Amino acid sequence: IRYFTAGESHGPALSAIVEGLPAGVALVEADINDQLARRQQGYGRGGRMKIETDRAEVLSGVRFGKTIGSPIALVIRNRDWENWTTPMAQFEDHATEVQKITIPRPGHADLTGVIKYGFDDIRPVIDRSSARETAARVAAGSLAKAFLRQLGIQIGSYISTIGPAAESATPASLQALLDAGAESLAAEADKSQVRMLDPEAETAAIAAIDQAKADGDTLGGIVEIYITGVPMGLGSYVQHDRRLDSALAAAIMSIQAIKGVEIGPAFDNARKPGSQVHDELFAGGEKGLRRETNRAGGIEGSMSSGQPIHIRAAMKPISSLVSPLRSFDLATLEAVQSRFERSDTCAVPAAGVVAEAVVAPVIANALLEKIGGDHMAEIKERLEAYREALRMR
Ligand code: EPS
Repeated sequence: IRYFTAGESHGPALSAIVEGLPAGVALVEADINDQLARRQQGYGRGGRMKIETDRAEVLSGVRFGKTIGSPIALVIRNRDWENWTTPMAQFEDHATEVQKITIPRPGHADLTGVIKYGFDDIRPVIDRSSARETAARVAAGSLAKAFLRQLGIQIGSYISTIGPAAESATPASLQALLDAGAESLAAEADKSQVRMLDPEAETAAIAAIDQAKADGDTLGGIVEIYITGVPMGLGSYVQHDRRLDSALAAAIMSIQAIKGVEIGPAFDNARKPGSQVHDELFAGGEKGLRRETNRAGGIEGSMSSGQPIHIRAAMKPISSLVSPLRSFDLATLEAVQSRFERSDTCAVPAAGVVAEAVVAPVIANALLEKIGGDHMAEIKERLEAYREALRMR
């Protein structure tokens, strides 16, 4: 499965082409649009989310509620476009009417983007580097997510930390939610405005977001992603580009404002002796081959171990601040305060939904590499045979 997105934040639409999804994947519109709605939620979002109600139109590749194996084209229209037809016009030249943006925001793509592409106006950089692009990625990823769900593989996320609060302990409810499938975890997290499982952490996070908003500041946080039902043996240790952890990390790191990623509690493990880190192995009895802990985050030797895959991602605070930082004007080189471009105080809850979407094609590809197949019935049969072979061990 490969996909590309196109679209500017304030252009007419975002779009995606998803290629390689097998035939026969059952789809309803809600499979895509519910994910887009989840991405728009979260305490601390800005004004844009009040304007948009993201919905994807499916232009190709789906017939009578099933994929047909051909490329799927998706379009999400930007409602805000009607306010931007002049500054973002494709062909008429409004350059003399539209004020150029020449003050780069520290921490954003603005400065390097404008120099790299040779612009004298930051607008094109702002518009494509914007995290609004993640709407197209959520739409694309939702297709792979539906495919995996139909094979008993589920993806979910919750938020463990927002802002300066100390990291909360792993919630007691986590194991039961994972046993029910990672989408149960996501559904539980979705009940919270900040997608947190721990009510105390939620209260602290909301207070921290209110404070940041009052200060004209922004907050980052930590996203926990889980994937359940992944059979043992996806990915491989034999070549760098077949490593599952590497592909997952690359996908997560490709999300705007994500600056750190780990598989399981990797940074904590780095401070512990091996005897406290590695998951011991057991076989026999009713439970068969197993590990009784999952400190490796479901991946050993860059292959899925059969346990839930756990990925943690660190999101930096959004770099559009109401309270300005020091910057300079590209036109005059004069030192000035950075300008504010409408944004969110905190978008960590939405980043969890995006993270779920971007890992879906990675897992789907690793599965298809392992068992192959071009249509659902074939894939289901092969996966069941593989799972049965694993059970015999
Ligand atoms: C976003 C849409 C954007 C921003 C935000 C995320 O819309 P606008 O720029 O019109 O307000 O709110 O983008 C950024 C945080 C960023 O730095 O660009 C969205 O749809 O998620």
